[in-house]
Amino acid sequence: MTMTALPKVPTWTTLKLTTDGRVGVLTIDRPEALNALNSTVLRELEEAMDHLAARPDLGVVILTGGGSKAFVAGADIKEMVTLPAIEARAFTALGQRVNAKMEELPQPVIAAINGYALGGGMELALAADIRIASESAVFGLPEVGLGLHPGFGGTQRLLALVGKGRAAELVYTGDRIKADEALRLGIVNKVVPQDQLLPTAHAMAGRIAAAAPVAVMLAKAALTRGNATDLTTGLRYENETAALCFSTSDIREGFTAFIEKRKPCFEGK
Ligand code: CO8
Repeated sequence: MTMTALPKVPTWTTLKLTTDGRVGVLTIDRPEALNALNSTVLRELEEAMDHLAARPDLGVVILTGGGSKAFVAGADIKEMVTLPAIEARAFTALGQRVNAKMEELPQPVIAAINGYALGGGMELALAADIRIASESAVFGLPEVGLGLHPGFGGTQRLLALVGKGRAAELVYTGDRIKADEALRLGIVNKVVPQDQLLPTAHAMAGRIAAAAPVAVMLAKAALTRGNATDLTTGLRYENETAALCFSTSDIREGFTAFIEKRKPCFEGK
C-alpha cells in the first residue's frame, strides 16, 4: 500500500501548530488582542481545520490560546464595529464553518482553556470534544450586552451541553462565570491549576492517542451525529460504526493482545 504524503503545514500569521508524537497543539497566537477572532484568525482556523483533517499521523488535537490571559476573548469587536449586515452574515458563516469543521475533524479536540473564553471564544471551545480549564479561566457569552447574540453556534451547542434553562441564563444575562462554576454546570470536564493545564491536556491526549485510531475516529463521529439527531437515528449510526470497527486489523490486534496479556500495538488500519 502506498502512503499518501502528509500535507505541508501552511504558513499562518495568527496560528501555530506544533506536534508531539501523535498529538497536535494548535495555538491561537494573537495575545496583544487577547486572541480575538478577526477574519484573518478565522480564515486561518478554517485552513487549519482542513489541514488537520488531512493529517492521519495526528490522533488528537489540543487547541489553546497564546499568552497567559486568554483562550479567546471573542470575535474582534474592532473589526465588527463597522460591519454591514451582509458582511456580518459572511463573518458569522465563517465562524460557524470553523466550529463545524472542528466538530467534524477525524481527531478528537481538547480545548485547553487558559484564560478568558468569551463570546466567539466560548463558542469555539464549545465545538471541541473535551474542555479542560485552568483555574483562571473565565467563561461568558456577553454578546447581548453589545447588541448582538452568539452567532458562531453558541446558542445551539450550549443548549445541547447544559439544557435550555442554564443556556438561557448565560445567553440572556451575558454573565461571566469562573472555571469552578463552568465545571458545576458541565461546561468543562476538569479544572486544574494554570501550570497544570497543558500537562493535563497532554496526558489525556496521550491516552486517546494510544487507543485504536479508527475506533476513536468512529466513536467521535457517533457522538457528534448522536448529538445532532434523535436517539433512534443515533443508535442506528452507532450500530454501523461499531460494525465498521470489525473491518480493521487493529480490532484483531486489540482482541489478540488482550488474550495474550500484552499491550496492543495499533497501526490505524
Ligand atoms: N475584540 C477586539 N479586541 C479585543 C477583544 C475583542 N473581543 N477583547 C480584548 N481586546 C483587546 C482590547 O481592546 C485591548 O486592546 P488595546 O490594548 O489595543 O486597547 C487588548 O485586547 C487587551 O484587552 P483589555 O485591555 O480590555 O484587557 P483587560 O484585562 O482589561 O480585560 C476582557 C479583558 C475582560 C476580556 C476585556 O478585554 C473584554 O471585555 N473583551 C471583550 C469581551 C467580549 O465582549 N467578547 C465578545 C465579543 S462579541 C462575539 O464574540 C460575537 C461572536 C459571534 C459573532 C457573530 C456575528 C457577526
